[in-house]
Amino acid sequence: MFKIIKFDIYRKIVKIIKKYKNIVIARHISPDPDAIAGQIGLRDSIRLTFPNKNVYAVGAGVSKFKYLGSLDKVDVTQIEHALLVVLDVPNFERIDGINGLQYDAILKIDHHPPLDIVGDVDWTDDTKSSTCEMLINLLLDTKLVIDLKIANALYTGMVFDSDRFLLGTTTVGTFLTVTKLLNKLPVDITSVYNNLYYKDMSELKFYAYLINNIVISDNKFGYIFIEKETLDKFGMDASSPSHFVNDFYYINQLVCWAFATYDERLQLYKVNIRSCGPDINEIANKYDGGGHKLASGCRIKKKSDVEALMKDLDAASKVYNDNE
Ligand SMILES: [Mn+2]
Repeated sequence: MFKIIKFDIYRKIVKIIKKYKNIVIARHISPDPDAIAGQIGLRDSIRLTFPNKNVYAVGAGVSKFKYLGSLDKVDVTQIEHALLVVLDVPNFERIDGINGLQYDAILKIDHHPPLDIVGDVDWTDDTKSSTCEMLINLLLDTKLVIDLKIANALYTGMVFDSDRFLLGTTTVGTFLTVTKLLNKLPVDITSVYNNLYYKDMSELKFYAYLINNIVISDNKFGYIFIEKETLDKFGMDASSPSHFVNDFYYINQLVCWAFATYDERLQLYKVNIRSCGPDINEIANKYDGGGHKLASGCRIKKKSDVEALMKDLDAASKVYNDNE
């Protein structure tokens, strides 16, 4: 039964890709390696499989993840009758870089709980560790081409989103995906990890600042506001704190934690939330954010709203502790 369903969705995905000449691949704002590797890997695969198609990976780039490949600088308002491929994001509000795009259909591949995006072809499975895990299986089991560069990128996304196969989203299927991929192509595991985990001392000094300044409530909820002056002092930018939020797992005093970083360019707070207890996804949704049950983010204009979010997270942590 499972195999038939899988085959059917793969068949539909290849069919809709075949049908469109112009294909725009998008993902969420504030992209992580799962989002960026997913769009670059799928773009390159479609280009190799169907050389006559125009395929673009859109959205703002992140210099830290440049090693995964380049995004396309393209004016999407000039593209007509496109297939919009949406990866790693469940809601329209959080799609990056498609304003003014005229698309005729949506192909969605995502591992977040479903929200308002419904694809004409829709493969949404929130039991998967990463969008890249889904894409690796798609590429290995269809005629879509996969080469070593694509494999390295997609493997990076899978390692990142599962936090090195450590998060609860890691399944037998995740390891089977690794086995299948490594049987087919010699993924350079060492360089994947080097790219993801090498740090500068300046970053570690900033990490020390976070450790020293996070405020932890009686309910094991930790939070910190990171203003522009702090970012400047440590030579960080507004997306830097998000690279440290996963380093707060395995601390006895925390069941949930949030970083609120002021982004001067966007004039809002970027909030990164993680949990090893209470579900945070719905709380993030309440503030127009989103993500997973235990890993979410929001962008919030008013500091008072960020403070209200922190209160909600603290209350959810209390409920969680009381029930433990
Ligand atoms: Mn993801």
